[in-house]
Amino acid sequence: MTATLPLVPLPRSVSPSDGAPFLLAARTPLIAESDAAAAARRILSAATAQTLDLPTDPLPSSPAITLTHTSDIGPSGAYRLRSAVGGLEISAADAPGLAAGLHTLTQLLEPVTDGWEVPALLIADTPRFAYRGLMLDVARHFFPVDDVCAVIDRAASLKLTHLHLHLTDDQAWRLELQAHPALTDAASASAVGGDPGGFYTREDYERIVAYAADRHLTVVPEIDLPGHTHAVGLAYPHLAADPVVTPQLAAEAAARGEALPAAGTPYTGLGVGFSSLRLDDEATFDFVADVLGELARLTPGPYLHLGGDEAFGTAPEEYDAFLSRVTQLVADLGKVPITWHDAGRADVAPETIGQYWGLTTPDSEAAEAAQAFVHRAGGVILSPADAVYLDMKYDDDTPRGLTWANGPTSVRRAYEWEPASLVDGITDDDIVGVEAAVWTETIDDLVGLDAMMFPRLAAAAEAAWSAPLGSDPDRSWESFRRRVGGLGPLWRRQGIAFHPDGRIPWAKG
Ligand code: TNX
Repeated sequence: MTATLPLVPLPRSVSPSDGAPFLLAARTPLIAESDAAAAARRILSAATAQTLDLPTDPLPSSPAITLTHTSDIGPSGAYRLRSAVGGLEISAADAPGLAAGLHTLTQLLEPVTDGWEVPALLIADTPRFAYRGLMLDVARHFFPVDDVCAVIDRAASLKLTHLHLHLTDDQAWRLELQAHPALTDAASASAVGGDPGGFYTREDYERIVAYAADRHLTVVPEIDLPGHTHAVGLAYPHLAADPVVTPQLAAEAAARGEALPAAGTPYTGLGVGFSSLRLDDEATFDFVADVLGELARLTPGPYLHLGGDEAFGTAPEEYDAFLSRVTQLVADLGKVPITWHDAGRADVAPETIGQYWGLTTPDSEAAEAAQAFVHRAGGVILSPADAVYLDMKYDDDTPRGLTWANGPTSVRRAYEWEPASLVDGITDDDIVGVEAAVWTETIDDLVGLDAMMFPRLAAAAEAAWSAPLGSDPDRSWESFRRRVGGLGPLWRRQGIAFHPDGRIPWAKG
């Protein structure tokens, strides 16, 4: 039964009932507290591409939508939804749970002449992992605040909880800081391919954080250190080491017809791993402490991401000492540090969370680095690159995208992996969550983001929310492709320019 309803991520339990469907119309009464009522009007209006009044009426004479708080449902995000001809009720212990139930409701809507039908059923649903993330790279290409807000809406609709913003890289520095305006003055105008740049003012950043919070998402800002820092050298030449141009980097740049990185010149190519801050100079540590201090004050969420990936231009002992010191600094600021798994080999602060970006079949180095976070206290966020790096091409014909993560990533490959079977010894208790990542070397607008994210972000959301792969007949590729295909009409109404993948039976409408 579930397989015929377009529900993604797959709920824990769906029990159809025999009765007639509930009818949602613009004037359906709503019984809810004011915040929940506002969320319901916003979510359901977006999903129907129609302004729904849903007047609040404590004693309605016609079938109503009721949103109620109950304490017997947990954890955060869990909800129950009961639909019958006489009324539709969503109950949850918290606002994220009510919102999750409302997003499920959007997936059940079937257009009819006088409104939208919802089949009679009972859903009891609860998330598997508390951290369900999406990373957006705003450094390689810049995305205006409105696009970031659109991405937040998309993430919220799949019940994600965290938006990780990759704010800095070799190509640019995108966040204005009061103590260091030189960073955005000197290093925000560029982007990959010489495309236009941009940056977020502190007010822009606060707007993004607030917009996300309204939709129950926490922003996780990343300042990538000590590599991926060529842009810092445009503002502060004395803090940046000279680019390390390996024969491989030079050959790849030549093959793409790109200029090599040069100190003091904006970098617009696709190369990685050539830059480093100067770690033999205390001035670098003062700078990093300043930047992270200001970022911590700007960020209400508990996490700061420090990058730590691909620092091939940094001597290993210096890298280890830097990561150890800077993760401790973040902990002292009262935040939980997150790093890419590369930092697992360093003696990082014990609560540091490692973000695994190796393949679904890990090599021993990546596996050991990830396991190190579990042996300390932090645990891991899983972002296997050949499954949830949404900047990979779907197939050889995809116009945008890269292929380094084991070739193109089909929707099926994005779907068919199981978090607890990824890295030896890392099981549910060690997994903080799952995060999809969209790097933007080849993506420069919202239409491009949509095409690369959808439908694969839905597969990542299911890995993060639903029970383990194979634990239920519907937690399978065959069921997923039918369920996700049924979301085509909803996504079109929501203005999502999804990739019409040929292996998915897309519903008309
Ligand atoms: C690897 S994953 C990177 C990024 C690139 C991405 C492109 C990781 C931690 N680093 O710098 O943008 O691949 O797919």
